[in-house]
Amino acid sequence: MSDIDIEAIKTSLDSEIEEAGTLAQLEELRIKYLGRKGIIAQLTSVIPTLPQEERRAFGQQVNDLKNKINSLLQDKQKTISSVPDKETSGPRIDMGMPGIVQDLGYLHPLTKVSEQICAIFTSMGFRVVEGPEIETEYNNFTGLNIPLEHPSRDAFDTFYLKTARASGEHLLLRSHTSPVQVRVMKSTRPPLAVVVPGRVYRPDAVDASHSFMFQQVEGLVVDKNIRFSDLKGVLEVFAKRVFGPDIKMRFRPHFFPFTEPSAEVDISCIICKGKGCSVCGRKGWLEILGAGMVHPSVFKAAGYDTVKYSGFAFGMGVERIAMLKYGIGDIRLFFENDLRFLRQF
Ligand code: 2U9
Repeated sequence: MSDIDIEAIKTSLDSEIEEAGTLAQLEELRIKYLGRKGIIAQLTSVIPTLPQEERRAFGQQVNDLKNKINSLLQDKQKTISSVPDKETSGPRIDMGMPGIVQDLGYLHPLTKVSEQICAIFTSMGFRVVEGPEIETEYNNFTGLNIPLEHPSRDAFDTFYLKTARASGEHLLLRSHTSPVQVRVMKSTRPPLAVVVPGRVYRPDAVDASHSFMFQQVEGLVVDKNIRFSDLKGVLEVFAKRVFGPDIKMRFRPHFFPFTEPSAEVDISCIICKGKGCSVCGRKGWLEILGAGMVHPSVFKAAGYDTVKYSGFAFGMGVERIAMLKYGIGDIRLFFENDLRFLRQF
């Protein structure tokens, strides 16, 4: 047998075909193997020089190799022709380019604080209830013992809608979430304990501590034998969970039309611990909410028996709680949608 290694030629051929990526490279291979002076021609020219008994077998091997080359070239030509030219067709894709990073969504700090407040009350047995932001004058004022001559009923102190109900009753943007408790009382019998989160509207000029729209969480408890001490106990648990176990509370007498007696509730200043600083205006105390025992006129309007039942109510501004909790000095930051601010919570 000749010392020409046909198997080595096949192996080299396989890898060369594999590597060829263009029709021009394929043509070069065709010439190298099948051309006039190519490998097959050289092998064929060797045959007559071999001993007689080897010629037939060697000739057969050369022929097989030639067939293999032809079929490999044909197959590869089909493959290359079916791949679109990157330069001229289809979208250009740079696999090395960094992907588009999707920002993960997160809750607005006011939503978080409102949910935290509600969670504290639900842990004490309260139910969360929500209601519409467009309300009737009855639910927002009359049913809450707010008289006709009260300044907040003035058209300049409330956002009234131009359209009224078919009955002629005025519609308005609620100025507190209390109308939801009126709705709850109209549809449910005591005992009840609800907290009501939501947006409210007052035509206040915007400054560092006022906004024409803000959020409240209000609460209402009605049952037999509900006392002022129950109100104090519930609010103390609430304040300590939000501001820490060491804060002190005080109740200052106040007036609200819908509660009697009424109080404004302070906590000891979280900055100076009661000594007096610029945050608490040197008073040592920070007002966090208002509260009181539900006024009998409110119960009467709802059809509740004022002898059998008593209850307490409270209300707070979510922005104020969030500003105190996080040391935020300007309410407008909540509404400007500046992600550098909003991302911090
Ligand atoms: C019903 C009966 C009574 C809700 C109450 C307050 C006291 C209160 C303010 C706190 C800061 C509003 O956001 S704020 O400006 N609210 O002081 N709210 S008692 O009393 C009710 C509510 C519903 C049926």
